[in-house]
Amino acid sequence: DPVILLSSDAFTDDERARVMAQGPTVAAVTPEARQALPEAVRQGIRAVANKAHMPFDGPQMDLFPNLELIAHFGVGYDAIDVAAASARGIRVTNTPDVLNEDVADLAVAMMLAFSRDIIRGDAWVREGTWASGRELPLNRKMSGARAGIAGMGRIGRAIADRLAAFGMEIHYTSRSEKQTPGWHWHGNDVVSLAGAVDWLVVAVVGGEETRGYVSKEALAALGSDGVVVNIARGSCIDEEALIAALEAREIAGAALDVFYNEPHVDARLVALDTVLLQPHQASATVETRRDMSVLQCDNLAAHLAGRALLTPVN
Ligand code: 8YV
Repeated sequence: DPVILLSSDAFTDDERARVMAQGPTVAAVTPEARQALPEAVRQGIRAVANKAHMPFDGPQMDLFPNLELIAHFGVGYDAIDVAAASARGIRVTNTPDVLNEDVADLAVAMMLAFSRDIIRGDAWVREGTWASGRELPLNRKMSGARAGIAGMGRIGRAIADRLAAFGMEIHYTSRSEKQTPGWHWHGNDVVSLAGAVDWLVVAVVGGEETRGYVSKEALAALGSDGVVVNIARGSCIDEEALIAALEAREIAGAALDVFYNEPHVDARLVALDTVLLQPHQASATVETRRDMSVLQCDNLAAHLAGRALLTPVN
């Protein structure tokens, strides 16, 4: 009888197979499908393997009276109501650290692509514009500029280390000051941070506590030469304020891997040539997605064997 519920249709075949290797598994990827499972099946479920942004809330948990663990694929667990889980004695795990490098790499790649006009440069060659004798318009230097990291957690730190290697001045917000001589701490004041930098890179956690963290005021403080980079969650920026600031040229641009209503991106963002868009792919390398899957399954295996969880959230 199944003990694991596969709750998302976002798993690849390999990832699903790895979950299924941890114990008898049943898939029910919508609330309706979970509701429709026979009661005996629901009672047997001890663990959920969750992925992507499939919401898993208290009422969903209540469908499984013997649920002990929600093992999430992803570092960000804003889709899971952790307070509801804790209140029911349900443990939650995520997949931190294994994706830090890839997420930081994509943030820097987007910054370089934006500043050096790499997407247009490629088209310039392919479409024969260069061969016809026209030079690509001059673009913008990134090395040596001022970078603001909103949220100096593990991913923020990986980004800052890379940007420091570009000779950039590093500013950041975080709950506490870090042991990083020469870097400038702005407390938790994102407006102060934005006012001090050319690039504002968003790396805070998602969820309610950071909804609209990059506010209209922060965007105004960033100013007309400022660029916003987001590899965190769409919810961390006030997207309406961002669109308004971009349309009014109050900021220079945005490089975005995450959005409010993924995978549907606001048409006003798509229409702007000052925006670089990516399809929420910061952790999406073969290597890292395998490591995330293994970590999710190691948590499942540890729990089902009565061992300590590797990366507990609550
Ligand atoms: C997603 C992410 O997990 O880890 C996170 O928080 O946002 C991503 O890595 C990815 O979309 C797979 O679900």
